[in-house]
Amino acid sequence: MSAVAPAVAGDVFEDTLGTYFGSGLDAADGDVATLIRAEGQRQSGGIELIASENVVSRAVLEAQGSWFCNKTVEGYPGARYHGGAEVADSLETLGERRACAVFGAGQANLQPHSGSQANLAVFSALLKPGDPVLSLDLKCGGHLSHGSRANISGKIYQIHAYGLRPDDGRIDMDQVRDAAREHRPKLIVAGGSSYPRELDLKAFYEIAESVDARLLVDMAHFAGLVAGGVLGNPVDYADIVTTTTYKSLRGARGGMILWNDDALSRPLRTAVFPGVQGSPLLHMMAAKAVGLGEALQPAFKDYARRVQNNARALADEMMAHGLDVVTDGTDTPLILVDLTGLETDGQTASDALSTIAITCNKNLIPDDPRPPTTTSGLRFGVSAMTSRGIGEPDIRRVGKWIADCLLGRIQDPGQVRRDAERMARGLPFYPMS
Ligand code: DSN
Repeated sequence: MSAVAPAVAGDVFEDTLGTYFGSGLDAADGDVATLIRAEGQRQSGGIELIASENVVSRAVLEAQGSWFCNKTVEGYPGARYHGGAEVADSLETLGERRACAVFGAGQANLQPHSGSQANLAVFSALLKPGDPVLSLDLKCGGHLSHGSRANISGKIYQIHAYGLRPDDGRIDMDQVRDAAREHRPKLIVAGGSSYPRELDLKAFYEIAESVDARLLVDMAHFAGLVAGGVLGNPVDYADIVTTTTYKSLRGARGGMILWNDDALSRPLRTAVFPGVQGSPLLHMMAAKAVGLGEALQPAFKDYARRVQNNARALADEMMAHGLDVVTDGTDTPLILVDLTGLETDGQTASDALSTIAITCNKNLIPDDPRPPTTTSGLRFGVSAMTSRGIGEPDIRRVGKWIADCLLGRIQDPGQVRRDAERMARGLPFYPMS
């Protein structure tokens, strides 16, 4: 009896193998290929100012689409649950080594699929259900995964929030200190998704020390500026640092955890796997390693400096033309505009800017009277346009277009849109053939 199953009448599987391994996307799936091309046209033809976006190198793109996407592993290098992991082990070790070199950390974990997964892993490694946590209020620029009631972190742990000083919109460190003394948190979280200023890392460290709390800094939005030496390094102050890898850090989409204390290694690693995740995405791990390799190059320092200069120039220009910028500026890649003095809201304003080829996102401002679905603010970020090479004169032109649009001063939106598109198309992008 043959061990090979007889061919089923009409079975064309073998005939398709050549196409399966040989055809590119255009030939194999025109529908998706068309959409990818359309997205490329959209990205290259507009002014992209979403703070959580960037434009990765072609090398990062290539690694994301590599054969590593076929491989399943669980566990960590040298201790896997699946065979054939020796190359994956080398990849993960290389990525970890680069992450440690970029940020001066003793240990790194590149497995988190996102920043939120990284934060959940840290919470579950350090805390028991019901333990007290102190973090920046979502309404003041915090992040969902730092204890919002809408997120699992806010359902499992006892969350206390700190906020901002009313006079200048900066984090109120007195409030952080008082709340830490009152609630005795096990974990203090610094960082967020729409706080534009550099954190007072030393003050956070001292407060955490004084109440015997662990300090977690989520540097997702400004990790690229830390890597480039433009902002202070949270790894020098915090027990644990989390970040996404795709915002200002300009790598693959995903998350990462950094720490120094070896005693944290086992709880953190097991919290990621098997705690909150299964198999890591090895193709994304490959792309994270490529991005971190780029962050070690001297050019990355110039990129980081340009991001901060562009962000400051954009904020200055918006203010000079009549917009209310929260905290009167920024130290990071992001800018938050308060629309409460205008006859508009975040959704309407974002829609208006998209008509002149400028993309940003509606965002809550401190003590926003409107809900998150509408908001009274807009958040902007300059990482993506900086990666495409935009300079200060052009980012200033963009700032004036934004102010003119939001203040109803544009006579001919069609002309501004054409100017914005011409500016965007004039900047480098991937070959689009
Ligand atoms: N945290 C979200 C943001 O800041 O836009 C997604 O990265």
